[in-house]
This record gives sequence, structure tokens and C-alpha cells, in this order.
Amino acid sequence: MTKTVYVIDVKSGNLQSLINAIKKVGDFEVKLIGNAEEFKQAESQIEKLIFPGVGNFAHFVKQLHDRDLVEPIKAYIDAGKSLMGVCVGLQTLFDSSEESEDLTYRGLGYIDMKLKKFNTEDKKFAEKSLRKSVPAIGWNNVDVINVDGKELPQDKAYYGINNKNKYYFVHSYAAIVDEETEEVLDKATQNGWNFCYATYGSEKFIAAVSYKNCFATQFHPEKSGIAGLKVIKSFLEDTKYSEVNHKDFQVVDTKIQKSLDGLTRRIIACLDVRANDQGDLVVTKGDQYNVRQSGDDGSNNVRNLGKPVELATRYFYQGADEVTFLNITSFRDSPLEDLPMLEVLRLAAKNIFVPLTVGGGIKDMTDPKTGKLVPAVEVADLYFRSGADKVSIGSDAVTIAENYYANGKTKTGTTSVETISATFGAQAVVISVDPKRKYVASPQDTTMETIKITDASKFGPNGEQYCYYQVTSQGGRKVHELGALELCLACEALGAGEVLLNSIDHDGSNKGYNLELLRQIKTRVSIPVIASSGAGKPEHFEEVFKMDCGIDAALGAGLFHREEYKVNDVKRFLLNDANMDVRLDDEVEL
Ligand code: 1PR
Repeated sequence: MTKTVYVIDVKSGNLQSLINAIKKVGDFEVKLIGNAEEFKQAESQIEKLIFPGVGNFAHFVKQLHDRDLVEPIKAYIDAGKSLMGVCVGLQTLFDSSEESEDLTYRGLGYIDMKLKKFNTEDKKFAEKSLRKSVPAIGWNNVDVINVDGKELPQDKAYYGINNKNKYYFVHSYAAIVDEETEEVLDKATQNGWNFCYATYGSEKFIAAVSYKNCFATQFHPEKSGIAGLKVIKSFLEDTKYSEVNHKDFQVVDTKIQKSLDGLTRRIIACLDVRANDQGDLVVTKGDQYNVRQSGDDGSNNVRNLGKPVELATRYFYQGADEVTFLNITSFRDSPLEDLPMLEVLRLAAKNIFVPLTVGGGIKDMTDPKTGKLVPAVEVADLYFRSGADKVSIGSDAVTIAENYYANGKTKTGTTSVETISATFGAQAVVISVDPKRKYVASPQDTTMETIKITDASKFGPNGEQYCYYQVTSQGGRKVHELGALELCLACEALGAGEVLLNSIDHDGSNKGYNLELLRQIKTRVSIPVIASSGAGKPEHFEEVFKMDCGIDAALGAGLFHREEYKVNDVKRFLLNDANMDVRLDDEVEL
């Protein structure tokens, strides 16, 4: 019989993925509760309530207050009824957050703690003159042990969270545990709360809580692959106790080197999508951004490497940590309701339970059908509601950075980067950078920050010993007098949460990533950097991850599309040959 799951919906972020996950794990239908009245009507029938949240703490908490949902949710929890909180849903159980200094609206206040921002100057990183990336984006272990390190009390439910698995976290703020919070946590424990933890760099934070029949996770189970679906399934089926084997937690493979931050390095599969000459939406790939191939008959067609949803689903099952879709012909205007990637996302999100990024055409748009101006934040909202977790901004980011410098580094608050970041959180805004190497004879020849080339075989055609990376827009068609570093610094200041760093010189070359460019950017920004362009074999992933600057994720396209390697071939190589920590979801059965 179909069972009903109730979900609190205050219109924040990507609810669709959660709904897809609930439907994936069993015969469930979802009903949304958006205000106190709806809560009251449903209350007597609610057996399972999910309380999800993404984005800004203050925005989320204000929504709860405006909709008079705070008291009904508290009464429900206090009555010992079954609830699962996710991400900001967990954070809301605390009192407040550094994310908002305005204390007009507070959290539910069960635990009298203020959430803090992760520290980029983490001591583990400082020792190596590096900075920790914030937001924290990636896959981490959760230590399902009691506060004192002993077995969990039998009445505490963590619904299948397993020490061996990795779960997907994406947040800048957390309930960070330090000397100051010890007393508060002791008191909460005496009141029946139980906590389990994860560590980001040297900062320990609360990764999940359990109290009566309330259970909440800082990570996103709906985005944590099969391991995360198992958590949702056991919550919905009330399989209360984790099959936690504490001994597994004790056994540490000493060969495996954990990264400084404790997250696994992410492997991202990227699909460049466009209409082919027959008008079908296909995944394509070329080199140096040329996706056409010449035939013997004189034809010059767009390379067709497969169907976007099919390929993306294959990569999910192969263990991709994320999937990125880039609409590479987005500079052609489409009517808003016909944006081709919306349907791709809708279908992909039904079966893919890791983060999805969509790029191409995220900017203020004029709908050619109605002539109406649609702000970028509304365009992004359409993608989030179709299943995207992040949007990637390319060409518009260049225009925004140019204006930022032209106006003496002034923030207008109106750009796509700023508005999407303010509404959906910095973690939802990726900037996609498409740079080309430009040689200069001397640093004085440009206002951009240059790199000194040390390897004589890589000097410029006229013996130039310096270079910088000049950004392009519209898929490499337009070259700008702006450096990749300057673009990234401007967008970080404006609220971007991650950099997808391509390199036109390396794209499709199979010769490895552009380490010189990656190092220049990664050592100067504090947000995560995804290496892109040039991956041809698993060794290239090892090389980029073992660089001294701490690259957070690496993306591959051609090598996966041509089926030279599966995503998990790369991961098994990293684990077995390079002794690196990776997430292997294929060993977890739903
Ligand atoms: O400018 O905001 O509309 O976004 C357009 C997006 O489309 C940008 O992210 C831009 O990078 C991308 N794009 C535009 N034209 C092309 C093209 O190839 N002609 N693709 C293009 C960029 C770069 C990577 C690629 C890696 C890895 N693709 O995503 O997948 O280089 O390739 P490899 O592993 O095979 O070497 P906007």
C-alpha cells in the first residue's frame, strides 16, 4: 500500500531531489506542508515528516516564522513523533548562526549553540601555508559513536548511517565542537540528545543528531548516492538502528592517505550538451572547444557521443561523485519554458542521487517570446526546481568581473553571482572559467598577475618567459582583457562558492590537467577549485590531486564518453595504486 510522507516546504532550494529519493526507495507518495494551517490539517495522519533545508539559515528560519511553523514543529518533536531533518533542517534545531547577525529570528533552540563558519585558516592547512576551502563541499565519513566514544545507547536511532560509508556535505556553517561548547552539549545529552560527528580539517562538527524520534543530518542523504538512499529508506521503513559495526570504524587502512580536510577528492563527469545538426540534443566533445568533426565526404558535423540523460545515469552508477551538464550553445536565446536543459535535469534527477550542476545561459534573460526581462535568479530557480543543486555561470561571470573592476571593486548586489548566492547560498554558485594561455615578455606588459615560466621548453614562441591566462566567453569565441585569476578573485568576493577551471589549451588533449593554471588560482582563492580539461588517464587525476595546493575535485569528459575508462576505474586506481581516499558507492546495495 502506498504510504504518505509529509515534507515541510518553505520554498528553499532543491526539494525535487528529496521527493525523487523518497519515491526511489519504496511505494511512497509525498505531500507538502507549507504553513501552520496545512500542518494542522495533516497532523493526525503524519507518521513520517521530513524537514529539509538548504541555503541561508536566516532566510530559512524567517520562512518558518512567517508561516507559523515553528510551534507546530516543536510540538511534533516534543511529542516523540518521527521526523528527519536535513542540512539547514538540522541547523534549525540549534539557537542561531553566525550566518545571520540579526537575531530577530532564531532557530528552534533545542541546543543552545551558535553555528559558526568553518575557518579557512585551519591549523592543519596553515602548517603547509595553505587555506582550507570554504564552503566545505564533498564526501566525508560520519563517526557514529557516542560522545564518550562508547557504543550508542540502544534507543538512539541513526537509521543506517554507517561509519564505512561516505556522505555528501555542502555547507559553510556548522555546529562546531570546541571547549566552549562542551558544557552545552553535555547539558543537551542529559536532556536526551545524542550527537555524532565528522571532522573538516581540524574542526570537529555535529554531523547528525538523535532525540526521541527526531533524527537530523548535516549531510544530504538524498545526494549521498546509494548510501544516502539507504538512510532515507531505513527512516521511512523505521528500521531504527544502524547496522554499525564499530570494529570497522577502528580498522584504519594505514596505507590510505586522507586529504588534509578529510573529504575524498571528488571525481566529476561532465557532459557538454547541444543540439546536433539534426536538432537532437546530444552530448558532444572535441578539443580546444571545437566539437565538429570533418567527414571524408566533406561534411562537418557536431560529434554525437550519446544521449545526455542516459550517459549521466551511467556515470552515476559508475560512481561519479557529481554530474555536470553544460549547455554549450546557450548564447542562443530560447524561450524560457523551452530551455532544453530543464527537461534533461528533470529526467536525470529521477535516477541520479549525487549533486547535479547545470551551466550555460545563466544570466538575466529576455524571453524572446514575451519580450519580458527575467532576472538570472529566476532562471536559476527554474533549474533548481528541476533538480539542479548548483548553477555554473560562464560568460556572465566575465561581464560581472569586468564591471566590478571598472567600478573600483564595487558590489552592486544585482548581478547573477550576487543574487543567486544571496538567495540559494554560495555553494549553489559555480563560476566556469574558460581561459587560454597568453605569453608576455615581462610582467610590466600587462596589468594582470603573471606566472614566471621556469621550464625553457614551455617558453612562448618568441622566447617569452611569462604568461597569464586570458579569459574568454561564449565558449571561447570572445577573448577578454581579463586574467583567470582576476576573474576568480572578483567572483569569490561577490559570493561565488566554487570555481570550475577549464583550460582551452588542454581541453580534449588527454595530456593531463593544466597544473600551472590550477596552482595559480588555487593558491589565491578560498573557495573549492575543480580541475577541468585534459584528463586522459587515471594517473592524471593522481597528479592533480597530489599537487601541493590541494585541488578539491577533478572533472573528466572525453575519457569517460569514449569509454576508455569508467569513473570507478579512476577511483580504484586512486585507492589501490595511489593510496588515496575515495568514495566507492558500488559496494553499497540499496
Ligand atoms: O557562458 O555561462 O553560457 O556557459 C557556457 C558553458 O559551456 C561554459 O561553462 C563553457 O565552459 C562551456 N562551453 C562552451 N563552449 C564549449 C565547447 O566545448 N565548445 N565546453 C564549452 C566547455 C569544457 C569542459 C570540458 C573539459 C573536459 N567544456 O566542461 O568538459 O574541458 O574535457 P576533457 O576531459 O575531454 O579534456 P555560459
